[in-house]
Amino acid sequence: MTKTVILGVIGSDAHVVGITILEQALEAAGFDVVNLGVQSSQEEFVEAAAANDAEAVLVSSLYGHAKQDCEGFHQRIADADIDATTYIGGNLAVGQDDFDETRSFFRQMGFNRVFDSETDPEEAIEALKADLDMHSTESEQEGQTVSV
Ligand code: B12
Repeated sequence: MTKTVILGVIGSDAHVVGITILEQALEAAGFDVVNLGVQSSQEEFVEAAAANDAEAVLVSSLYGHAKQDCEGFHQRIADADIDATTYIGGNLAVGQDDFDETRSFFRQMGFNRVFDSETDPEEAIEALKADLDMHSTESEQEGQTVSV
């Protein structure tokens, strides 16, 4: 069964290359992707997740203001009664010196997983498949076409 994923760059951030690569990789892996593009507000993520009955919401942030941009994000998701897995990734803090600290901050904010800017899209896809409980079938294990 196809799973719908909302993807976008939050806040005033205009870095588009990362989400374009993620979109292509997710689509190639069989996900239905709603790409909100850059400079997306929290409301746009929440509205898209509700309208598309999304299984996952993937937030990207590169310019160092993710903490401010994501404040109250999970409260909005809860208020809209959305039951979706949430990931965030990119350059999440200015300088990003201690990623363990950054990860722990965003986990406490409510994100299910937190990825740094070295993340290979395949890593996120494997995590999504595990979190969305998408077991591969016997034929897939034998190396045939993967459908999700
Ligand atoms: C190109 C670029 C720009 C371009 C963007 C053009 C465009 N429309 O995309 C321009 C020149 C406009 C720009 C502007 C700015 N930039 Co700039 N930019 C870059 C640069 C050089 C490359 C970004 C890129 O395209 N990388 C290639 C893609 C493939 O990688 P990626 O974006 O990291 O995405 C991958 C991963 O991060 C991850 N990922 C990303 N999001 C997510 C989300 C999830 C859920 C997951 C799982 C994974 C994931 O997967 C992606 C694919 O592999 C980086 C430095 C760098 N080397 O990364 C700086 C960089 C991101 N920029 C930076 C800054 C500061 C800015 C400005 C604020 C500068 C300024 N003072 O004006 C502005 C912000 C403007 C704005 N409103 O956004 C800083 C951010 C610093 C920080 N966070 O601490 C960086 C790191 C440069 C630096 N070393 O200082 N920038």
